[in-house]
Amino acid sequence: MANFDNQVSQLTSWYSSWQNKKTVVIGIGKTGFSVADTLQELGCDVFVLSESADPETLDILDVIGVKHEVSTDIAMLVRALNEFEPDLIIVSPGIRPTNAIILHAKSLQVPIWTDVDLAWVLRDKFLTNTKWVCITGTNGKTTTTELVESMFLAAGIRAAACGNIGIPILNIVRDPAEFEVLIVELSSFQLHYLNQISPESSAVLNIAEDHYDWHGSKEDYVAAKGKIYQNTRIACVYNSQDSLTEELVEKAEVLEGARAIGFGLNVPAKSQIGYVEDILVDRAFLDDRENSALEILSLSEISNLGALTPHLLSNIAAATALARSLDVPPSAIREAIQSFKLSPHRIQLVLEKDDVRWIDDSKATNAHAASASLSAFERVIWILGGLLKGVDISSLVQKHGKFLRAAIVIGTEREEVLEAFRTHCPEVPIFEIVESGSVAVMTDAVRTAKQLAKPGDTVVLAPAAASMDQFVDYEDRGNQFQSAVFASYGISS
Ligand code: UMA
Repeated sequence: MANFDNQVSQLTSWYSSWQNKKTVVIGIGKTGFSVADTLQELGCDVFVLSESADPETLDILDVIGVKHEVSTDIAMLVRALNEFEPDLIIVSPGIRPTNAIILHAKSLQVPIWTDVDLAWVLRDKFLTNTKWVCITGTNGKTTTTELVESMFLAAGIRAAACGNIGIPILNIVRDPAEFEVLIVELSSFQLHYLNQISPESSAVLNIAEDHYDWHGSKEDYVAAKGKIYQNTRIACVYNSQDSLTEELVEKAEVLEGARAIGFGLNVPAKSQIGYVEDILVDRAFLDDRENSALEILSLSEISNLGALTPHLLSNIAAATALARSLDVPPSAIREAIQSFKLSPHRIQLVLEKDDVRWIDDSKATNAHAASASLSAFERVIWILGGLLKGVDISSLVQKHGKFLRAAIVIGTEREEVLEAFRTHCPEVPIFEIVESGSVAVMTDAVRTAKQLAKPGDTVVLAPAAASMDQFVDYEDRGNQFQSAVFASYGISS
């Protein structure tokens, strides 16, 4: 194994000598499968270890000849890892650092990579100069990633969004479409395990409480986010209204010449992108940035995006900063924003009927995202709750509780939610949805909201919590909400 450490440092390209390298892949979800498939194609000796797996995935592994051990008996997985004597381990992002397999993997003194590290090494499969733009943040990652992708595409550049957005990065690196720019959404989990990449530009959109239970502490979560700036070549993009993101840029080791670029809703200072009244302007990527600014577009020219909430405008400014850092012209940025469609379940207007608005923000899986959503509306009936992920919900309830017409509580971890209301706003009517065999949770929640709603009210599904206690995922939760809303008005969805 000691010998292989040297060899691992020689694995710098798709065209390096990968034959027969003993590699373990931990976890066999989307990431693990893309890694196993790639390593198998490269001729490695691949062994997958996982606590669970889809039967179809295991069938495919059998077909392509990848060995696997799937068991809930972690001690057995640890033994299997030990006996295989791997030279390189690639870990899936969802696996906690405290998992016994990870702890054992660390004790083996074997390099532990993420799929993103592997993709970085293999990025020369088709092109030698593919550019990487990396995006993280507690909220808005996916929207910003999609916006940046559409800006490059509008400029006629072959770009692809990938990573935490749901498309494993190795699938893009191996795609014969030969992408020139990868827009990589990175979660704090991926960043925690990440070793070294060197993106052209990188951004932390914002930092708020999320996933502290996974990381162990706020400090570890913030530190993971900050890793995105390491070795950045052109622009470290930070939120000029979130000083923590700027501090992370200041601490980062970046390449000579890389600039710190701010974005926000404020009037931009030099080297920032921001808004002058309703005009999005660039004061970062123009020669005379000392004295002038480049106009990108006026918000009055946008009608395709629905509610222009503050956090959406912030995402637009961040995406513009990233695209401008790689010379995307203002005309392409304008075209991309004007034709952009927000993905479902992100402050999506589902229906407006009888002067009641129904908003699906099922993607608001943490307090910060839910706060953005609640700030955008008045007279809200709030549907919330689920798995809190160790996040303290009380400050969110304290901030918004007094503006609520009512709160409808779903989810299994509800005691903390109820306690927060009792403490901070006992006057707000609370309705608990108790799971019963006959009526689906969301149907019951929507029925309750409809009975309460008066003209001028907005019913907002912004759970501030993960969904897996009562739904498959946030999409399923949002879809069930939308179906229930339509059904409650007798509209077929
Ligand atoms: N597994 C174990 N032990 C564990 C946890 C998982 O063996 O303790 C196994 C599971 O049995 C399964 C596999 O690992 O076989 C799942 O791996 P994973 O949880 O890393 O999930 P993937 O399917 O590989 O999807 C991951 C991201 N999921 C997580 O980080 C939890 C996806 O982000 C991402 O789209 C995908 O890689 C491609 O890059 C999803 C997500 O929820 C959308 N992300 C979180 C977020 O955005 O908040 C971080």
